[in-house]
Amino acid sequence: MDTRQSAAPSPEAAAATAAAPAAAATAAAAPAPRPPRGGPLVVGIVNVTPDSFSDGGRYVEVDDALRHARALVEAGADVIDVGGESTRPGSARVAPIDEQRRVLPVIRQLASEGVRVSIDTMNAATAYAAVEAGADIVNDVSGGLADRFMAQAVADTGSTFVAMHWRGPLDGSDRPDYRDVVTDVHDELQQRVADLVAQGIDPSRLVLDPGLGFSKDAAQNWQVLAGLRGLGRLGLPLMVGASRKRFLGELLPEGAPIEARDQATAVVSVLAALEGVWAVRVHDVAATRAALDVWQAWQQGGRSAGAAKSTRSARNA
Ligand code: PMM
Repeated sequence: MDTRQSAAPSPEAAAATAAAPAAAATAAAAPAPRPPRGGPLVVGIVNVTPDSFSDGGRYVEVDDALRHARALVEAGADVIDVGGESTRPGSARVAPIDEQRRVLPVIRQLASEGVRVSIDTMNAATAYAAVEAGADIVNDVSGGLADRFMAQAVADTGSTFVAMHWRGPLDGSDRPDYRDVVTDVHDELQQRVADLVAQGIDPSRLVLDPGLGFSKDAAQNWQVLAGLRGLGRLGLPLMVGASRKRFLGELLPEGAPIEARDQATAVVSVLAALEGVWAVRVHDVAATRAALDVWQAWQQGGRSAGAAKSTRSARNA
């Protein structure tokens, strides 16, 4: 049986039939259509934080963040994922009020320009405020585990929810002890889906993310990527966030700058696309977009060649 993600329900399709929002905050009206090229959505990362994993400190000012976001859209991003709290190991939690002061002006402005926005947060209050400001995707690296009101916020606002695989706090007390990382991530995400649905989230609004680099070492990240098809059996769209992560850096010469990981990220994007993922979350949108365009042109070439062949054989029949 082909278990590729393309058969999975897409939140785009689901959004059209979603229940009416129940609370004051409502998801932005119409979801963006799928990009005409097909393939996964390209989610561009804008971290409005002083200490983020790879771009921390560069986009703290609202104007800088907006400039960067617009450049990502220009480069082909379908969605901008705005975050105001670093999730790098060992980073301190940020008060939701400070997080909101960072992200809300950026979200409000981007949404007013017609950009589809995702909020990267573990705080329910920030998710609510972000959706009111115009975001329509809530991306939570804790999958709703860090804040017991998150599922309620997502259910009330009717937003799409990206639930990442997460095993616990960001204080370095990681637990990369798996029997089999692919099976365990599959089973833990399955449990998360059951809990989120029990808390009122429409399953057609859910996207799952295996959480590369979160409680996983390099070997485990590669096993998860190689096992994406198995995660697809959960029947939900997948997002993959490999961008600039350390396990990619390990393939490069020692001392290579962080941006040198962008080519490796773009290759991961294409390989993930081949597995039918719904979205790839990246810093360098241009590199991933170019790689996906090559993949799409390759596929189109195959289709054209197939069509020409069948026209020829019809003529010769
Ligand atoms: N990784 C980071 C932050 N947010 N969200 C999802 N859904 N998946 C991820 O893998 C993910 C995320 C950490 O990376 P960053 O500091 O480069 O944003």
